[in-house]
Amino acid sequence: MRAQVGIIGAGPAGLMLARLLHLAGISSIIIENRSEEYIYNRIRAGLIEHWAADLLTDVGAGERMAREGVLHWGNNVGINGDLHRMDFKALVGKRVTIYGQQEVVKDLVALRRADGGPILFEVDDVSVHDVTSQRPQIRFTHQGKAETIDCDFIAGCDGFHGICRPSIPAERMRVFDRDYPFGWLGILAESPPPDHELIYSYTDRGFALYTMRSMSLSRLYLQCDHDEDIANWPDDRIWEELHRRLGGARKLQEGKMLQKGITPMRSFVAEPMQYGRLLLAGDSAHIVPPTGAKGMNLAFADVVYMARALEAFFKKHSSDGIEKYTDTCLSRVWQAQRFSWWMTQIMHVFPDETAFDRRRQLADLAYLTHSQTAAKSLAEQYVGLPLD
Ligand code: RFL
Ligand code: PHB
Repeated sequence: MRAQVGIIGAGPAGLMLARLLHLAGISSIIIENRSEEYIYNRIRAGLIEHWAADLLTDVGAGERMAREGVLHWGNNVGINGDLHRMDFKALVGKRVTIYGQQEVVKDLVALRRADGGPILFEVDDVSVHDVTSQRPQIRFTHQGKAETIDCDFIAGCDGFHGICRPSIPAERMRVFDRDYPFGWLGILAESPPPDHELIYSYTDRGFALYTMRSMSLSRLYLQCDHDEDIANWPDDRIWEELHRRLGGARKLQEGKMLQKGITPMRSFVAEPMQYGRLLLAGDSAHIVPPTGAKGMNLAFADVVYMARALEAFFKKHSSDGIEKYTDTCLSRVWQAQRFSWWMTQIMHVFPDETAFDRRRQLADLAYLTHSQTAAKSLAEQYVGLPLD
């Protein structure tokens, strides 16, 4: 097999990259180790930044999102049950879109098929070779047969547990990371969300987030121990805790739980994001805790920069964009890292925190909810910094 770009991973990064390359007239092959059904049912992100929703529309993947997605021009910060609305429209004139990541993935796969571009699911034993040469290769097995993709570049869009990042020699790589002493227990429930916008709720019992997929489908998260066993959380305990952390300001209706799971919280950045002809994008290079809702949006930003760099390479024979790829991506990534860390540390109860830390968090939250300047700073980052 031969393509200009071999793309490993059919998540938001790999699929968006394939579409951008197609629009630029650059050929690609996508390989994915999971099944098509699996990636359509993997419930993850739900919040799309202003510019990223515009990007989906501009590349032709926004039709269903325009019908089924919900625009949010604000959100709510709860402080022990007191809700304060952040009015993004008044503060920064922008919104976010609530639309599930797996729906984005379905729309992008449909577009890939309409483009006639190859996408192979359920591949195994993926490895990358000769990435410092001009003819890198991807080897894998598909339907029991050994296959090779000869390409000019390899896009490592294979997520945090993929094989691309570990293929870069350890001595060339620097890792920056932080683990948090808690996780999020997330559920999807057939119940109307307690408010038409999101509620980020700080409480003495721990953090909770009330988000949604539609006005009849809630996505609800509770801060829990980092090594929590889901077996300790029967449905009624989850509902009781969700009621308590919402306080009295809104009513939460219970409904059938369709899914529940625990997500660890981690901040992680790998540097560089380029090694020879191997370029990393999205979760394969960086992870943010979900508090700031930045992961999928960062994956889209990386591949916009990658597609620009590859277009300049193939059309203008310029390697500038490739050489600057790491720096271009990481300046945005570090902004998102800082924001996600800040949101995480003001909103959660830390097991080793002191009374001083608690008062400091409350002061931070009071400043945020009473100062226009502080609210504007949050809004600007939450809706997403514009792409350069
Ligand atoms: P993905 O989505 O992990 O896709 C990587 C793909 O590569 C495949 N793969 C391989 N394929 C071939 N060969 C191999 N050896 C392979 N190894 C892996 C995988 O099967 C997969 O299909 O990475 P990508 O594309 O970089 O996208 C990143 C996003 O998925 C992620 O950042 C977000 O989900 C994070 N996130 C959120 N992001 C937002 O922007 N807004 C949110 O509201 C938001 N909420 C969340 C989140 C993540 C969460 N969890 C579960 C981690 C909420 C949660 C709870
Ligand atoms: C979600 O809808 O799943 C979601 C929204 C905002 C976040 C995290 C997750 O900060």
